[in-house]
Amino acid sequence: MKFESLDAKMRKNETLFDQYVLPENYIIVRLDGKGFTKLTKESLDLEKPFDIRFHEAMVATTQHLLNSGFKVLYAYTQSDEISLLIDKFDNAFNRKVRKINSVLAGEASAFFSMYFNSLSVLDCRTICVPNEQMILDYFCWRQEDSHRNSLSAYCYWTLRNNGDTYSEATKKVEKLSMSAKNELLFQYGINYNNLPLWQKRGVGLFYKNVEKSGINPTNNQEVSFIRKEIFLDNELPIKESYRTYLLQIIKDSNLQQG
Ligand SMILES: Nc1nc2c(ncn2[C@@H]2O[C@H](COP(=O)(O)OP(=O)(O)OP(=O)(O)O)[C@@H](O)[C@H]2O)c(=O)[nH]1
Ligand SMILES: [Mg+2]
Repeated sequence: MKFESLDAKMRKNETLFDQYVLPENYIIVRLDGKGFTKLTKESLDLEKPFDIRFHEAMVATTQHLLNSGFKVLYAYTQSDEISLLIDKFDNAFNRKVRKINSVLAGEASAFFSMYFNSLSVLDCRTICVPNEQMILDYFCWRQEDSHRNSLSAYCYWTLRNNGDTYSEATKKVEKLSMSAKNELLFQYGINYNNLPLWQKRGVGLFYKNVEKSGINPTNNQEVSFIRKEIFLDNELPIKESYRTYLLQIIKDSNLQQG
């Protein structure tokens, strides 16, 4: 077979399953650490249930993704996951799903591995989001997941640290309601309300216009200018206030685009 016809045949096979995110739909991607339960326990030997070094590595990875060629309007990280909201007019890789997933998973895995000097893999999925209400629902869902998991993790590790085996602690925590979990922690002297917000709500990152000033070297005059900087929010609001907060970020990004 001639190279040209072989090339055409092979390329057709390669692209047969290609999918694209529809134009003018927002894109949300979620990256998640693969087997991080084992990694955090064995290779990295971290504090349980939360370790600030791990959290800082996730934040640094998220910052790296904000500079990876996509127009990210808002990023959110909790536990071993990162969500990115990508602008509905972003046309990186022609919105091809396999490129979005593989490039972002590659960027995040490489960055995180180098940060901890330990081979680490994050996967990536792409979610097509047709309207703003669904964006708000999505991020409230991930934040509620963060809250539930952190409460359960605190209960689990409190029981483990007080003599329960893996299965005893797991069974006990499974049966408890949210308020009973709070009560259990209280009995062991932990007030869940007083724990750091990043452990309960996750954190948000987005670009903000910041006014800066400097000296113009040509005439020695002071000048002010606007620069985009990544802002890290460690005190995210919750529920309805979080929806309003997110909507404002989306509106601001539309205004900046003009
Ligand atoms: N010790 C410790 N573990 C953490 C921390 N943050 C997240 N983890 C762990 O990371 C894991 C994240 O959960 P999952 O994503 O469901 O578990 P996984 O093992 O990564 O499984 P897959 O994502 O399905 O591959 C949990 O076991 C958490 O306990 C931390 O700050 N300290
Ligand atoms: Mg994981």
